[in-house]
Amino acid sequence: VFDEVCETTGVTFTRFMAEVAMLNPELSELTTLFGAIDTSCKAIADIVKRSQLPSSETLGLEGEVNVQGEDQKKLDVITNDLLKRALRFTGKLGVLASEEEDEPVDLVSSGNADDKLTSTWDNKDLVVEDTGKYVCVFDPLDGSSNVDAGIPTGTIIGIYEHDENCEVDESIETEDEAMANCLANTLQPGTKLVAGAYCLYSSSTFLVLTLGNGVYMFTLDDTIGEFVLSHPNVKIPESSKIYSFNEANIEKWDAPMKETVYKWRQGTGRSGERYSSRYIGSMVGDVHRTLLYGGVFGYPGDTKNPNGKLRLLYEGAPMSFIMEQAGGLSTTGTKRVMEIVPEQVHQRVPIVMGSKNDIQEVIDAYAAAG
Ligand code: AHM
Ligand code: MG
Repeated sequence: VFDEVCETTGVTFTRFMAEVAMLNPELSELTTLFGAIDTSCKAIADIVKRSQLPSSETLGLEGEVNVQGEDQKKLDVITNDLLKRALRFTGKLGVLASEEEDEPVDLVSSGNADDKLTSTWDNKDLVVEDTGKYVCVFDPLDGSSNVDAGIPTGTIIGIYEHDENCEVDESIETEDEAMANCLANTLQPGTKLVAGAYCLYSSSTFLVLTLGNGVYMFTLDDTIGEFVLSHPNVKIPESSKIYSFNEANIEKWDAPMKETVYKWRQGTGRSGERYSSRYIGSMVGDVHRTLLYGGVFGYPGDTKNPNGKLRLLYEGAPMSFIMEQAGGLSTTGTKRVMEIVPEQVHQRVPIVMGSKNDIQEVIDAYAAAG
């Protein structure tokens, strides 16, 4: 019966994750986390879609300013809470970091009564003993300022294993120290990611993920309410003719970046092709197009913002993981983004990612400039 269902529906994300768990029993807890992510993406897609209806309560600003000094939209807050709750109730997660949380959040021992995990069926507190395994970082609704104009947005997620160093050992004397050490688990480089994923809310809803063994793309089939495998083992074209930057900043960029884009405009770059420009201004949409059609997406450093705009932990690293797993590259110009060890949760990173040959051209331009 199962086979017959899948012949009718295609391979659902649920089946895909069941296969992952059968082949890799050590990943079975990860598949529980992805169950929560699956449901969250569907719920966020719906919230975003309905947000512009006159009856919607999500229009407008939340009235708060987040740690980076930006107005927080209601949608950012709602989607952050949604994802946080969904992930907590898997019982597989100890710590998370989000664009919308000033500090990493300890999901288990925050001491906040509202944060208690209470079961729905007998109203008892849930005893969670297995939260030490994973750490999750995410941007719940990247590009949310675009929603009012009907422009694509996305959720970006990275999952790390809990670092062993988090274990309370003799060198850690106080509870505060132990906590600080645990929260530092969120500051791991992209090379330690066990999963990277994004959801794109656009003309279709997509869920794209890598577990370090290729990139798998699923499309939401609304009729059955399931993500269905639409692009197995996505590979980005090795060369391209498309670049995607906020070009208004070009005069302020580093010289090697600026000069490479000038060449691409004029058709005097390595491939001799004249490039086209495509820029949505919403990272998930821009990266998704780049993966499928080939191209270069970036937010380089400039004289005003030497580290660009994008955040390393929950934007740069997971997207770089996906890009590399699809056969592309991701660099700051001088460093592989995946290898940067974050020092702060919200730190920014200059980024250029995409088709291998084009990114290599950028890396070579930086190397030549010394
Ligand atoms: P956000 O996290 O505040 O939503 O900003 C991130 C977004 C990215 O999705 C996008 O790539 C970038 O900001 C666009 O910036 P700009 O408007 O400067 O081109
Ligand atoms: Mg963001």
